[in-house]
Amino acid sequence: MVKNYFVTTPIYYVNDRPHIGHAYTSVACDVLARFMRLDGYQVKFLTGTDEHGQKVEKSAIAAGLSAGEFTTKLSQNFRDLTGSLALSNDDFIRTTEPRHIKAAQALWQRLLERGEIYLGSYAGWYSVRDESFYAESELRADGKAPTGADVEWLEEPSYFFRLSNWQDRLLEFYESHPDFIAPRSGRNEILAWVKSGLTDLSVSRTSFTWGIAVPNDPAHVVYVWFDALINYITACGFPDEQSPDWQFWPADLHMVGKDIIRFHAVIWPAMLMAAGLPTPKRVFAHGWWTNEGQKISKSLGNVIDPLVEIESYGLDSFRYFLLREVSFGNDADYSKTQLEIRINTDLANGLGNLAQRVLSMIQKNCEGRVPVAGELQPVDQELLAAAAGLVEQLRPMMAEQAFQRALEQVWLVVTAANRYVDDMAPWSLRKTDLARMATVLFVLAEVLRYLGLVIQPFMPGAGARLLDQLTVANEGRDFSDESWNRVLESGRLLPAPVGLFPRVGGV
Ligand code: ME8
Repeated sequence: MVKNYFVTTPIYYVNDRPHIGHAYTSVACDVLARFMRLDGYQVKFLTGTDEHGQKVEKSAIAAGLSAGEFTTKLSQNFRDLTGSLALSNDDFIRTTEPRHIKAAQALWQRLLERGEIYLGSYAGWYSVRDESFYAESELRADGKAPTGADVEWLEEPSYFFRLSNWQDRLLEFYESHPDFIAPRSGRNEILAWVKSGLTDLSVSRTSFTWGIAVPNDPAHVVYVWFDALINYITACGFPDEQSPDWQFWPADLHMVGKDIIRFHAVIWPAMLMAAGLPTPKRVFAHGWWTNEGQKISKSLGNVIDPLVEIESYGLDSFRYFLLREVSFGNDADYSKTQLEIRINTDLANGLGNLAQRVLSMIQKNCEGRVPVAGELQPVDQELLAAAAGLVEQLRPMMAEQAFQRALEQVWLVVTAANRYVDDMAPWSLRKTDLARMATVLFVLAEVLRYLGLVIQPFMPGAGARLLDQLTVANEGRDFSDESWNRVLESGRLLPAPVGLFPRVGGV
């Protein structure tokens, strides 16, 4: 039976240009999507853009464009990330698409019929930058939102979602699904927030028009967050539960930044429970990037453009750094020095050097052919076993989104293999024992094959190049036992080696 896996990024606001934060979330999801595909799952990987609401409307006006033209133009910047970051997303959703408007209105209607939405009036604080309502008690002493954003006073007729009704059921749900929110800090934040008491949520606005019309009451548009969250089921064919895509719901993982965890771990499951629909299996709220220790912001002018970084360092190295640098879930600092050290130490001197040494020795001393192995010694078996065990070790780590640990595990093998080269000294064996040299180089070629397979999700380019150099067939590159255990054929002619990772910078 085919197993499904559905992973999503947040849908990004179109008014911003894609920056390192967006790249981070999307790359993390891509690594999971690729890993699960190689591991035999039928994967759906969704990303897209959030295009309604006052913030986008204001940006469109400032740009002198209609909201429709503005969103179409800017959404393309996010769509282009697929190519520039090598994302393997299966769908790209825009909330202005007819399929989404239909789904959002259908869910609204269902909640209205179930008595979960009612008409009232809202009087309170709102931040356009955050597209969030704030209680008086949440504001800072200087009157701003806790995020530092300006707030304005709103008084308007509004529909409400009975969020308060779901407080106890949410708490029971978190209790019975301890892995629903990760990491632990995120879970604790949510538990405390829900326990402190939920109030009904204003879910429509009348003071502007750039949004999805409320069914049968076109003076209202749907609150942008209420609209946006629904994208995840739109992409599964909602409201058509017979759609072939509906098999992917509920999502296995909503990956988000810690800024928007409440929407995903509280409001969204409450909306789904209220509609009688299954809730997602997990929400992971990752940490925040700073730039050389400073908060990243447009006003400070220190926004990191992923395209510039990729141009300087290469895509594989950039992706590697994002996921290797900190434990996923913690905040991270984008420091050029750290980045260059990582690239040179782990990639150029670590894996790159290993591949280069092994493949050029095979080229020079084995007529460029996969060598014939003689009897294996315990030291050979030990290294081979460590490499062969990698995929099995990585599975539970990937299930917990422990990317850093997964990469550390892979690099234990890289380090062990480099040490093995030094210890076995095949260049000396060349003069004393050609058969043993061939065995050592065969073991190393096999280790490279395992490494090439397992790095593919993280560094698709380097993974493919390494496997190409070993002439591993395309159908032998997944994580099925058949491919994983398909030992290199002795005697096979290998192409001339090419470098995997260039050294960078002055460190
Ligand atoms: O919130 N570090 O969209 P958004 C790490 N449209 N991640 C960061 C980051 C940083 N410095 N800055 C941004 C929205 N991110 C809504 C989502 S979903 C139904 C609607 C990432 O464009 C992180 O994933 O403001 C964060 O959650 C997301 O970008 C916010 O993107």
